[in-house]
Amino acid sequence: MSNSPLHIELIQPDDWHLHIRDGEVMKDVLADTAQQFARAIIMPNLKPPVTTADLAKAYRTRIESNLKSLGISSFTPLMTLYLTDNTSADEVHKAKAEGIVAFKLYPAGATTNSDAGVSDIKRCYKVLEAMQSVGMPLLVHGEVTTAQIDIFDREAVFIDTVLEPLRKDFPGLKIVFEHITTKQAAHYVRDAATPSNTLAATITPQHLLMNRNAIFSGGIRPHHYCLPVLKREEHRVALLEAATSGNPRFFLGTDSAPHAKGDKETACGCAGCYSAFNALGLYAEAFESVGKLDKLEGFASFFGPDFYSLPRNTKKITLAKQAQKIPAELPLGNDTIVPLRAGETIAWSLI
Ligand code: OTD
Ligand code: ZN
Ligand code: ZN
Repeated sequence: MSNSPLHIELIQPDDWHLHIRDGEVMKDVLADTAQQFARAIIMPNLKPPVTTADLAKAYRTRIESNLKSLGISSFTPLMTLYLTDNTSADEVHKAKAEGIVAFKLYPAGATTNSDAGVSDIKRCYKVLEAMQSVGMPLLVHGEVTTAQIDIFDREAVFIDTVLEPLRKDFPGLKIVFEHITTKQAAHYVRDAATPSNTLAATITPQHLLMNRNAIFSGGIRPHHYCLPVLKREEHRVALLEAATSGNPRFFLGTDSAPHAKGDKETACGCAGCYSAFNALGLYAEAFESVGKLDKLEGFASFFGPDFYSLPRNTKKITLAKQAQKIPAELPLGNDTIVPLRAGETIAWSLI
């Protein structure tokens, strides 16, 4: 990688955690993602969720037909299945045969469209055994959902009560701790004694750039509300240190989660930040803030495919220190969406 203050050339990145939805809006969000990324892990939390290999195949076909009508041939969706209490071990084998790359664990009620999620991980042990034996990764939304646990503690409690016991019972299972938000998660992943390539974490741009004050600065800021919710500054600092450390256990996953403007700016707004439009510029800003732009390529372009045993991309892209004004709104089907940093200027642009 060549590196100068004004340009960074890097192998094209992938997004290892992305929501593109379905129907009317999918085309708009796909177009934004494909501008920057070569591949993305497509999250299965549709309504109803993508719980079987057949549903994932049908979803992939809809994505491919949208890509075709957009004239995009340079983007590959990587499909996932939504784990439920009733998923069978057989589904793991079917999924493997169909090229589905992972299963997603949502504790029931943890985030948008997660009602069908897992009520008790013990119910999934047969499926997890099958996943471990065929090398199918488990992607986890790492928060407990028990009402008594404070929302800011849900990730740390998940580590102790779910993740650590799970890893003891399935030491060979490949696990990605998705969108980590705390110093406890960053240190847990960094320090885990684990066979190589069995534990990793994705980190979003919003959790690298903002702390929880951003949800309340000058008034309530619905576009900064996502799950897991932003945490204190000490956690942001720990995440930034992990992302920029060059440790291959940490890689890029935007968790870009589009919701129409009206569904965010309302009495009970949806969770999710929309970063697909400008994610790479945001990551560059975060890495530059600690003088670690030289570590961006590993995080964005190498460690993800290495973990998933996929080839690294070969095409190169260039990020330039060239100011870019982010629109106040973008089209989203028949609606609009407010991207992260809407109406502001960001320093880095793809050229
Ligand atoms: N978080 N919103 C959504 C998903 C994520 O937990 C996540 O992966 C969504 O809208 O699908 C959010 O805040
Ligand atoms: Zn999640
Ligand atoms: Zn997500």
